[in-house]
Amino acid sequence: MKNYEYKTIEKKWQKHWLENKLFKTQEDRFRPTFYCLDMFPYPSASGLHVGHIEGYSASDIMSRFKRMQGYNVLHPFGWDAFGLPAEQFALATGKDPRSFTYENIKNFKRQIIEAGKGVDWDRELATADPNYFQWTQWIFKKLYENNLAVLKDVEVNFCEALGTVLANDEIVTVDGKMFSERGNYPVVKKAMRQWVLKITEYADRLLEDLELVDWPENLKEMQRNWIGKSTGAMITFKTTVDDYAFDIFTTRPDTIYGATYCVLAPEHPLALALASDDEKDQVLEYIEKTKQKQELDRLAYKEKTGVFTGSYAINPANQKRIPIWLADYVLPNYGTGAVMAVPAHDDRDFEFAQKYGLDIIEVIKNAEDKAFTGDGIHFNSGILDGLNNEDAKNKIIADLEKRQIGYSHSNYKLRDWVFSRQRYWGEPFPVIYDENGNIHLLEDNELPLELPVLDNIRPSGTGESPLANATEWLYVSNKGKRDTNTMPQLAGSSWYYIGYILKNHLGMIPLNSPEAKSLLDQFLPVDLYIGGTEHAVGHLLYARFWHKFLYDLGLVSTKEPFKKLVNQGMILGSDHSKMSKSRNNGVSPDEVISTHGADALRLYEMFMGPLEAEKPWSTDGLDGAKRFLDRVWRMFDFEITEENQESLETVYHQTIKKVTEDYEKLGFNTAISQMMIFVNEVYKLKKIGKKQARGFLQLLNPIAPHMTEELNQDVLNYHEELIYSEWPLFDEKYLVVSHVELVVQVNGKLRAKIEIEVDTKQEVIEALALKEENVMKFTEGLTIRKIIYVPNKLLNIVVA
Ligand code: ANZ
Repeated sequence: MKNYEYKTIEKKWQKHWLENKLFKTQEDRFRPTFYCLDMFPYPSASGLHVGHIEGYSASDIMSRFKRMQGYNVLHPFGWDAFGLPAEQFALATGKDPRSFTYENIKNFKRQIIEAGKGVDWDRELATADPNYFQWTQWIFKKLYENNLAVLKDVEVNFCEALGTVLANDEIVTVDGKMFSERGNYPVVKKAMRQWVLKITEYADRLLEDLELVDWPENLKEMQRNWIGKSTGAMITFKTTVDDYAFDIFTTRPDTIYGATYCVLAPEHPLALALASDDEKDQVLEYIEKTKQKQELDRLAYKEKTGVFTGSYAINPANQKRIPIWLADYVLPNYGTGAVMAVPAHDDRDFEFAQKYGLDIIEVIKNAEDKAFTGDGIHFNSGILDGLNNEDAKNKIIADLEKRQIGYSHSNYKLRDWVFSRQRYWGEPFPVIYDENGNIHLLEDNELPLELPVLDNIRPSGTGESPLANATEWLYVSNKGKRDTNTMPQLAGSSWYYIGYILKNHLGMIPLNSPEAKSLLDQFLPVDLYIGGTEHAVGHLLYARFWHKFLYDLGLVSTKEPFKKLVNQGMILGSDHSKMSKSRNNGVSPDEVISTHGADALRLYEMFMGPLEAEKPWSTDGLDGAKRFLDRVWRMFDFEITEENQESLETVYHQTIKKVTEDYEKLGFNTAISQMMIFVNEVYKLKKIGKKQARGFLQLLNPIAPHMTEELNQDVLNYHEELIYSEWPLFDEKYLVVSHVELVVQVNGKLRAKIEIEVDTKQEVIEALALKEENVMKFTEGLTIRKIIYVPNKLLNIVVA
């Protein structure tokens, strides 16, 4: 038999697959579909590392497995091609971000192909392709028409060094200070006119519909926390100053009789107006000081500060006059930016009241010397006396509603999506502002609005995009001026899973066409989405939002885009730390594919441990994977008989069953263990039946597609390739267990184990057990009081 020349073999099959487009999704309306999606990569200059290959292999294995089970599989791939690094590269080198990006894509694609991934490349897309982002722009138009995209002056996170606004999830906080995730530059708050997408209008649906999807519970929980729904009440407090009144949001209206003061955020519109003459200077000074603080600094556990306004509010429950303070622990952009403070039952209020000597009135019974935040019976509480929290909440809300000074209300932590970036390398907005500042959308037939080609990308310096310099592009005669901003990177990734369905070798099928609708109905939702946890709240929330919007437009028919989602665990460097450029511990797939082969790389990564677990890279493990493949190869040197080997049938059918069931739940490591057991059995016998050999190759094929195809063709001489062969089925009759090990106890203690035929009669077992030497030792001279028998498991002899 020839040697296992993995390099030649892998090249041969990859060429064959590409040339014949063997992973093309079928144009077949009747076959059940399986849409298996990867989180597409940002094509960086450094190429893929072996961590990427883990998820990309897992999805490939599932696609191949499902294809063999008869599904019409959609397994596409593409590129998240807009984004900052390309722009920074262009700035640093004076080169074009376009050619930089597409060169990187070429390299990534080569790596994906060399890893043996079976992709329908006719559907390949990049978010920076005009024929793709034409539809990103179209969706934006629809959002605008539906009043979900609006221009707003917003406090944004502005990064001077990058010259751009960043989203919360693009920022990291160290010691209460904000830095850009990319580049680690300082970030400050600044008010700017920005496009904002009103994702908050979808907050409830984004929350509720998490029930519909099969996602890891921790991921759902992260989304729930991010949306951060609080239910409570909105209550109006009158003041002693003129007609001034303000609303507060509280989750604990039941504690209202314990509200002994109110706090406004220093940014509250009434903050200065409520300041009495005596207090005005201190109030002004405090307001000024707050402006220099970051939101996260204010939230952090630091000593609370504040200032008395000199004015009072009226507690609407008991008409008591209570002082109004300003304090920066109340945030301007949450709730109403004002709270009723209940120091006896809220930690922050308690700390503040203690510091400033404010009244603390308990209204729920407890025995602690700090704020009691739990449930209990209310007292000191007028109409709420004797009630527990829930009942008291309902009663006070009903009362406030009757008096028209309050109502039940929910509040969300989720913020609207700031959607403008002061960058060049992104989707231009399909709008024109006329001389009066009115907004005009481009017509559909004017899309895509492409980016102007700039010789040299230079920041405008003013915080505006480099597009501010592209005057020819910017000014449209007789019409007005375009937007200098571009869309954020997460725009293009919000609907790319739809893009793949509409893409074919000719181009994109229009998203709003009947043809698109029928294809989308055929393939959505995505059956399996595999990717890292880093997208838990950014991408995965925005994509769900856009999907729901497209659902409302009637363009898609499912409420959710991704039915099942699996997070692959990170592959760490062999030093157990995250693979990164700076640590220089990244392993390139190119290296491994050249020294061990793609099949060994895939097998190793799937054998390292459960897909979801974090696992350190190990060269020994990789060698082990390669040795197993060598062993499989040499197994085909044994005699291959026309008839099946009867003595292999049990383990063969067990292997089919185990591998099938494990693949179904993405348990690749245990599936591989079972295949190893099978190979060991064949080595003992040194013979294998032809059908058994082929069945085994089919089972291993999704993981090691090249070598299995080679053996199938070259040694077994099958004409039919494995990729479209029918997945083997197991026969129950070989799986019936004939013997079991039965535990024999004396007075509940293990004394012997005996092998019996399944369903042996109890009398026979008793006789056998009592003849066991160790059982005799513990029963001798004693009387048998009782015998307890659990069929096929246990016999307990009770003696005294
Ligand atoms: C009275 C009260 C009594 C409160 C009590 C809590 C406990 P979550 O769950 O985060 O929504 N709050 C409201 N607006 C705020 C703002 N802009 N900045 C800081 N704090 C604010 O919390 C809502 C609670 O946080 C509200 O309920 C309010 O304090 C406070 F025993 O009102 B509570």
